[in-house]
Amino acid sequence: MLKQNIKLMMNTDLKVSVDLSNSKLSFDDFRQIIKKDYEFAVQSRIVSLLGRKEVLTGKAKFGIFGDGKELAQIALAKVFEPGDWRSGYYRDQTFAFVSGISTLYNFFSQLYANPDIEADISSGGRQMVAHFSTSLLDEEGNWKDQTALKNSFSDISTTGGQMARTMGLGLASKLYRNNKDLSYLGYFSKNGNEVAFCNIGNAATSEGVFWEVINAAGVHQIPAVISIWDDGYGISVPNEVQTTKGDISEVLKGFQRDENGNGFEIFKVKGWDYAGLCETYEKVAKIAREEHIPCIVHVTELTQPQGHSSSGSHERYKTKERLQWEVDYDCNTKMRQWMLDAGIATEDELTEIEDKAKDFVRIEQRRAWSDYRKMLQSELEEAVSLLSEINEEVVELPLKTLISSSESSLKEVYSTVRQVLRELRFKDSPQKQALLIWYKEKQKLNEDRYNSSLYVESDNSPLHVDVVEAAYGENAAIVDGREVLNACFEANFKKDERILAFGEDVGKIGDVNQGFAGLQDKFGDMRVFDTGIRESTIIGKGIGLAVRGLRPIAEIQYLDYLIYALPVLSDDLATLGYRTKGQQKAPVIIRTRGHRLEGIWHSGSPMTVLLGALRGIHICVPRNMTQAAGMYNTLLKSDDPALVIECLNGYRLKEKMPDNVGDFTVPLGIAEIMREGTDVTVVSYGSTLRLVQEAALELDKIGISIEIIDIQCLQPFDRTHLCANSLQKTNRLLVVDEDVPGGASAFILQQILEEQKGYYHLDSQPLTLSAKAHRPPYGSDGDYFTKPAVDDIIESVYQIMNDVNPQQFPDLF
Ligand SMILES: Cc1ncc(C[n+]2csc(CCOP(=O)(O)OP(=O)(O)O)c2C)c(N)n1
Repeated sequence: MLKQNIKLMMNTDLKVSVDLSNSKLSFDDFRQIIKKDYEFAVQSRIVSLLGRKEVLTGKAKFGIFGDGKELAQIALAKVFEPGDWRSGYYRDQTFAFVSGISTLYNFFSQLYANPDIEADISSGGRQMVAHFSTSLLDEEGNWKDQTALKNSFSDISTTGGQMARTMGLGLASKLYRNNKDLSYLGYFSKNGNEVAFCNIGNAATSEGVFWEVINAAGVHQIPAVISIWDDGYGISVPNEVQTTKGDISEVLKGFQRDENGNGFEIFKVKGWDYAGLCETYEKVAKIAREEHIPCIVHVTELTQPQGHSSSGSHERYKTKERLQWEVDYDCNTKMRQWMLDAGIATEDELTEIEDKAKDFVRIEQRRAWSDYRKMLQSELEEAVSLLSEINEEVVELPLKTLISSSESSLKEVYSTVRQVLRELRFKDSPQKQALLIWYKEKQKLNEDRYNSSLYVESDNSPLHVDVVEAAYGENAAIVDGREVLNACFEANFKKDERILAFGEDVGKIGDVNQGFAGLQDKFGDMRVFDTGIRESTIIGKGIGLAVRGLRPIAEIQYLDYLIYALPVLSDDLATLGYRTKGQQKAPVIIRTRGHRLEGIWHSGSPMTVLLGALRGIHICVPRNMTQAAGMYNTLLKSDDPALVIECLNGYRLKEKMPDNVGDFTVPLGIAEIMREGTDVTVVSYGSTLRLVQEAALELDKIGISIEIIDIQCLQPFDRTHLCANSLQKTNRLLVVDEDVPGGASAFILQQILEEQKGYYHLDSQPLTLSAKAHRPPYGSDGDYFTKPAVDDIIESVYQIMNDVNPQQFPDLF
């Protein structure tokens, strides 16, 4: 038994050669390594047990832990090298501790939601426990040397949410190995040796994105190792309901690599078999790293000793037999027994390890709690001291309540202060002023704690890019709009090896509207390439590549199809800066085209969906291709992710070719007056802008002068308040777009009336003119009766003037 097990271990990555006589490690060293691993396993288990207690006793809100999955993660951590990437989920605590991407102290700090980024290094108190992330940026917001770090992409809670970006993380290695022009980017890769390790639960493999990415990873043959932690359930729903044949690796068999072709290496290993796990991961990492073959490791027979999370208990849905099986096959118990049977450790030695682990976890948990409390306590004491100075009756009760609450939260502290300030609204005193000053100061601190980093805040923000006007020669060529874009992309591709573009029909034909036409021939298929029809993966590819130092332009063929990638955009990309408190960034440019094709499909203007879902991503809506080119130039010089929606009917419209097509910039969030006027301000963007311009000519004839504003971006919105300034002159407002009623036009109204205080300049009711609530039927007539037409715009403006002066502008109908 001993011999057999040791033999097994010899083949693992325990850095012991097969023949011990030639090894630098003695048998005793070897035993020490295994004992250390057992210590990791025990420590992590105690963290889970204690973590749950902390939630149940009210010190934390919610807990989700990695108990039952310790050994597999220890084995995985052994092959996780500097430069590698983890894209995992909330069960990975053991892996996080062993690989060093987190510590017990960090873990408990996140459990308590400590907003100090030094304590919860993953999210500064913004994410639930067990959502791991490493810092990729220095103080100035520039990339650190990723090859020297063990990198963890910031976790998200949605099942399968880690899949899409894994594609980009792995593809980056492929590109770094095969595109020698990238070799100067030494901070991101060493010859593409980095593996993307993706961890996912068995039930989460039921998500569509899992299958999309598995397929794409096989097509591209990326160095990814996808581990499936299989504990038989997704909360209460068993594998039989989740997966065909109840067995994920069984149904994945079609992806198995054969001698002739591409595909995956698929492994199945039991989660309590320490030796087997070590051996498997050593093999797998080598295949992925050296050969760039994607691998799947299906780790079966895992358990979940405390159930899914701190909310609820697994006794509700697991049978007695299953519960007993989970006790018998608990991976830590199994390892313990194996160590005893193989003579690796004695009972006493194991007990000592367990006692030591218990003490260590306790110390780290107490340290995390104490630091968290200290932070709260100091603010509580400051507030109490200032409140005590105020000699007013109304302060007495709130102050007493605050003092008597033994463990106040920030909420209690600030709520008390605000209540007192309300009570003292008619009073003034130096003491009240002192409290007020303190409160305002702390507001800044709390904003930093809880509201910062939605967008890049460093010098790398697109809002800091210098404005360079487009320059035109005397004989500037008049070309199709798409040629301006094409020239812009070409100029940028020439300048910057990091830029690459991909999407459906982007490679060979240079996209369906030919913005990239000819660029694959010029720059090769590692920089301009086709993808399959898989929008989530296209965006995921963009995210992973961007975070590994490249500058991807991920194309979604039409705006409507962006919805197919919405979870990836909304959950992963849009929140990345915020959920890491600015420690990770993914400057992806998403290029798409929309508005104005006639029909229920491809007519896309779901702007309000995007506005709601994509805070954290800039939304650019250029009116023509020159403006679009200028925005691309701005974005390529900066670090925020952005969506650029080109006007589908603008590619063949004529525009002048700028001399500096790859250099001029259009600043984000700067609106433009397209036409000056005096009676009504008409605010619009994208394709409807041209219709408004047409309407202006007839309105002129009627005697109504409109001022037209192109907002150019929905996010950020009109940073210089051009709209409200225009209202100072016209006092009347019409917003025109082709989203649904109450969609983006409502957002625009909120921005102008509330944010810019345009309300105070109004003399008439502001109006919005949008498309109808339904989608446009196919054909020009359907479009005419559904989306705002020139006639509708004229009549909306007229209606405003009719309200003002019915004599001069009598009813039309
Ligand atoms: C998109 C999405 N749907 C549903 C959930 C709710 N949910 C959280 S965990 C979970 C079960 C996941 O099971 P599995 O993938 O096997 O991982 P485990 O938690 O067992 O490790 C579910 C349904 C979610 N977080 N995200």
